[in-house]
Amino acid sequence: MKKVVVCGPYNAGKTSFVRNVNRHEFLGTEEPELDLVSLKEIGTTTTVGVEVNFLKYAGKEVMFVGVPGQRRFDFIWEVVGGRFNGILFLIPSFSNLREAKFYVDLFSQFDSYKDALKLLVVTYPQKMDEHKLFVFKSLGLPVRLLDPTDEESVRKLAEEVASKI
Ligand SMILES: Nc1nc2c(ncn2[C@@H]2O[C@H](COP(=O)(O)OP(=O)(O)OP(=O)(O)O)[C@@H](O)[C@H]2O)c(=O)[nH]1
Ligand SMILES: [Mg+2]
Repeated sequence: MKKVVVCGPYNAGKTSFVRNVNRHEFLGTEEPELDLVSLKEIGTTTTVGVEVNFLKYAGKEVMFVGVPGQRRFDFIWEVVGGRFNGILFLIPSFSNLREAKFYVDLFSQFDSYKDALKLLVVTYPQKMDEHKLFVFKSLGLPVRLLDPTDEESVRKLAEEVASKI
């Protein structure tokens, strides 16, 4: 079984991505978000654990592992980071280089990183512009633009990843 880590900042679309890899097999860990002052639910959800999905493609079985984006869950990143064959950095187009670099620096410390398939997946593609693309390309990773809520494009990218690892 091959493993692909899906990481990135809060609200980047990681859960949407992992869910759309294979809608029948998704195991999620989302919880309602609270307003920290009133402690009332604000109608959105956030990931509080590891979420997984499985894809069989090109004779391979691939597990996609989404990790929570909020930094208070960073201990999970360490546990999941142990061994992986691929890593997808999901970065919203309105995010900045520093944010993207934080995740690249963090996961590049693991031994698996060197030989892993690496992709910078820029989400919210409709808000992307040429300058931002240039900035993100400076990280030296292949860049893809993708809306993780679009099932078909997620599936296509997941199959491409599966065929390359
Ligand atoms: N229009 C649009 N909406 C998006 C895109 N990516 C994510 N979203 C929306 O952003 C919200 C958050 O997406 P999630 O998939 O929960 O993000 P996440 O990275 O798992 O967030 P955390 O687990 O809280 O870190 C959802 O309402 C998504 O539908 C995108 O590319 N375009
Ligand atoms: Mg999530």
